[in-house]
Amino acid sequence: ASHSLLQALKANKPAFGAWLTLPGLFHARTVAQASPHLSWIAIDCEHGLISLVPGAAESIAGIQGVRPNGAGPSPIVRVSATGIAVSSSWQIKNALDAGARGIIAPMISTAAQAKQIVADSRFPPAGRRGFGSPFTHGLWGMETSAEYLDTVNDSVLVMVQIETKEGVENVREIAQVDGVDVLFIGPYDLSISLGYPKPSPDPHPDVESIIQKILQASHASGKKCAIFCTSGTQAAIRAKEGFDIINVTSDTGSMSEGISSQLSIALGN
Ligand code: 3PY
Repeated sequence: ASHSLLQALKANKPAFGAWLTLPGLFHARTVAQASPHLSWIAIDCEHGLISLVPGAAESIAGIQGVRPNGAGPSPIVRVSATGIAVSSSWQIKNALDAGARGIIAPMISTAAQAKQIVADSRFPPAGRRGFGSPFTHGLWGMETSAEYLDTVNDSVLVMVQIETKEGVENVREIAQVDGVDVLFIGPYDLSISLGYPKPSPDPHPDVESIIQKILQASHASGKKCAIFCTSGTQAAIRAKEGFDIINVTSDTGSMSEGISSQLSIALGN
């Protein structure tokens, strides 16, 4: 069971994506059809205004309507769990049952927390994910739920966010956790957790050197490394540096930018 993001990672190509913070099937579809070069779209149920149920499912349907059977951008759900294992289980279950091809778990600070996230994301024996949704296999273009159960453990991407001081201290252990596919750097939370101002748009040089260490720690353990950017310029630099998964822009960010730049052209500014 493959999908665009998994294919880009297997081919060692930088996988560029976009961030959704607003709900709605047609909103998600508009973003998904913006470019055939989008490998993934994050549906943000942490800070975005998208509910896990039914919001994430609607966004996934919108994204998947653009190109059938996993050929379009892979829908990835960022759950709102903050590394607290007990509360993350149901969020991950809802996100994956809604058809997500991967999850992003924010604020992971220890290897133990990362292990819980992996366990919640995989069916036994690899993990403890429960089985039973009558909808998910169809969203993956499969005929039966048995096929979904038998094949998705290796296709669902588990991404943990490194964005706390404690997460940085434990990054090597977190990177070594079996089943963690991606370490995802959140430059904003990382900066404020370390006592620096938020990136504007680039992180403080001290934070930047920690970002590079997280990149190295990920690759040293054979894991992929992702980072959140807010522009194509930043994203291109991150791709050159060796990041594997790169957010380029968000729905709200590019809408505001697009409207304000068109308006200034109209006003002759
Ligand atoms: C951060 O930069 O803190 C993120 O998690 C990206 O939204």
